Amino acid sequence: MKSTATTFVLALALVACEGEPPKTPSGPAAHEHEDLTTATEPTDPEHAGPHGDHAAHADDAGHAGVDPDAALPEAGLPIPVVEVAAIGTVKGVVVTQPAGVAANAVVYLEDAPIEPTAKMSVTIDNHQMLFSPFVAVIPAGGKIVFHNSDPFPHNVFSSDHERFDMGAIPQGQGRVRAFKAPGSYALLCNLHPGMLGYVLVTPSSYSAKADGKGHYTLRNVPNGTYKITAWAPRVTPSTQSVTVKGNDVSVDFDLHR
Ligand SMILES: [Cu+2]
Repeated sequence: MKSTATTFVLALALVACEGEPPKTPSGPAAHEHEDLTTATEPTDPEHAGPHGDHAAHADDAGHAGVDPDAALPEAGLPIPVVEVAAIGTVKGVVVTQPAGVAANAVVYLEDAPIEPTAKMSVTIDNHQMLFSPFVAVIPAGGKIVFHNSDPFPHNVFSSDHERFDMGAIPQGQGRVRAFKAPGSYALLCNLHPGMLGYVLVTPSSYSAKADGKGHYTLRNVPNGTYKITAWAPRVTPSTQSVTVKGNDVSVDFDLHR
């Protein structure tokens, strides 16, 4: 019953399409199918014929009630058209005092979302007595895998915020920790006092590490006004406001202790 009704409506639609004189090659076909989902749009005179026909069929199917389980929206109501959000790029340079730490700066948006596509897990390797990468960035709720590639144990602990201690991590093994709250964590090893690394937990997934000269680029930022923060080791973070309107915006930072 269901399939018969559906087939019937489809057949009507096909008949209507076939009945149309092919005014222009290929273009109108695609256009007409789009129109099916936006039946309430004002009719374009050139496409008045097909537009009207399709809208009428959609109404018939809805009002007849032949298919109560159908995923079709209620007939007659305008279907919201979701437009692709316009995006822009935010870039600039982070200058620091002392100058050296600018190469490890991170710039991020405070009040943007954590996108579903964001990378929520980063591995920090203990290799040759160093934390690698020196600065790891994850969005809040993300995880860090602390791995040890050296042929002897390392420890990882931090006295910041949610302070933690991963214990001794043997060669070739890893320990995982989730970070709920945004903030920066200095990483230390109680077996090797010279070791230092950082985890920066950001409130959004819009973050960018600066290059060796402090230049950063945040791509694909949805239009809007945001708080934007620059962070770097051992200097005071700085926050500004930025508005993106589908364009490139430049925001520079000057960080010091
Ligand atoms: Cu160590």
